[in-house]
Amino acid sequence: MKTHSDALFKKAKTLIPGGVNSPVRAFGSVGSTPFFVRKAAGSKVWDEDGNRYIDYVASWGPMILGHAHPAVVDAIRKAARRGTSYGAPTAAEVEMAAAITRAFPSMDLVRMVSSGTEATMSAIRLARGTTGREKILKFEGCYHGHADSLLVKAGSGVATLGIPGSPGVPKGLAELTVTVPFNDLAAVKTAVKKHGKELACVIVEPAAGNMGLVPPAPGFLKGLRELTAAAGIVLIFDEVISGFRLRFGGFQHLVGVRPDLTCLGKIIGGGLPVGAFGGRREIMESLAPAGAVYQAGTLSGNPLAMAAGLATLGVLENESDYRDLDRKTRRLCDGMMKLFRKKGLAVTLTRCGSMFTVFFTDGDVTDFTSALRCDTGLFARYFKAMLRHGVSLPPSQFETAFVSFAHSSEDIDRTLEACGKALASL
Ligand code: HOZ
Repeated sequence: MKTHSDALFKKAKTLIPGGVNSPVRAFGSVGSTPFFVRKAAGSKVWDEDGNRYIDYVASWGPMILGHAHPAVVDAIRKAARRGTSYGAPTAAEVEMAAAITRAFPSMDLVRMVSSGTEATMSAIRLARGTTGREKILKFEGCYHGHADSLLVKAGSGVATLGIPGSPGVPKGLAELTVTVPFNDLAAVKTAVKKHGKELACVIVEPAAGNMGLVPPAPGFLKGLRELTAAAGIVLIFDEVISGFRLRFGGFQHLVGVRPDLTCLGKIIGGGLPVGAFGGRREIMESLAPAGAVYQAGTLSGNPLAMAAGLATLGVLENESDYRDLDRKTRRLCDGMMKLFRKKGLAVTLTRCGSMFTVFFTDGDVTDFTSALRCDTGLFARYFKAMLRHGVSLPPSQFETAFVSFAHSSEDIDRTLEACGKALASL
């Protein structure tokens, strides 16, 4: 029963385009309507009708500690009492910059912004400003937020809605974005040969999380580093999803690659709106007011976001065992795969630490083309059946599910039970 959610959605559609403030939330691609959230705690969310779900959306990544973690709530409360925004520098921003640069040795300097979109958009401007080049290279199915240059062959909601680009993006700007398949180093080589002197940057999600989860092939990221370094191209890692997700630091440490610039968001804001970009000193010092490349923001380094982010990073650094999170997620994924096999379903499951995607296809998923081969109709039926049994997954085949430190062993057992029942009903 979701009477209240349905009524709210009906009203929302009269006031908000499509009834939601971010497209994937509308549940359109799974042929359903969304539940409206009343509250969340730990690993659970409750909707306006009182239904409880084990949550694997995790606000699309930020809630690695689970919802309403006491340390985070307390930090926000304390910060709010001192004022919610000043438009002037604070000690917390310095503390945040120190925490990030300590965790990411590739970042000498870092600038805070208010969203992941702002981070990637600004990093690209900086790459263009410092190289004097205009073209950028991105990978098909990667999503870096909704800035004009980046909505070309993008993942996430763009893939979910099946739109190749977006009206409103000037043709001239889209033409400056070169796209090649993810994990295809030979295609990058060819593109660099063709556009090398015009390419300002290569931007990549080191573990692609917006066409479903697609891990990098061995050597892919190292290869990118070599190609870009040789051609004077700025390498940008978009770690908005992967930053602090698999370890205290970035995916870049796991693969031993040092990008020129890194973009962060999600986890570093502890559930409040935040983003950051940073990297090599000589590039970052081109940013105003140190340099001439302009970028600014009224709510940048907002005291509530800094407080929530610092509290989250504090718990992650001092009290969290990422190996345990990894084990927990592995148990969930292994258990699900057993159930899919028993049901005779062709499924490919990808996983990096606590992120995973169940692709309804029998082939490997290594890029956007193979991700698009999935049976999205079957995914929709599976998604709805899981929801009926109290498990909330991302409502699109082209997104990543997240396990948090708050998920208990009992949550994992319950989720596997729900999966068994959901599959029986398909
Ligand atoms: N772009 C986000 C998923 N990759 C969705 C954000 C949201 O709807 O909250």
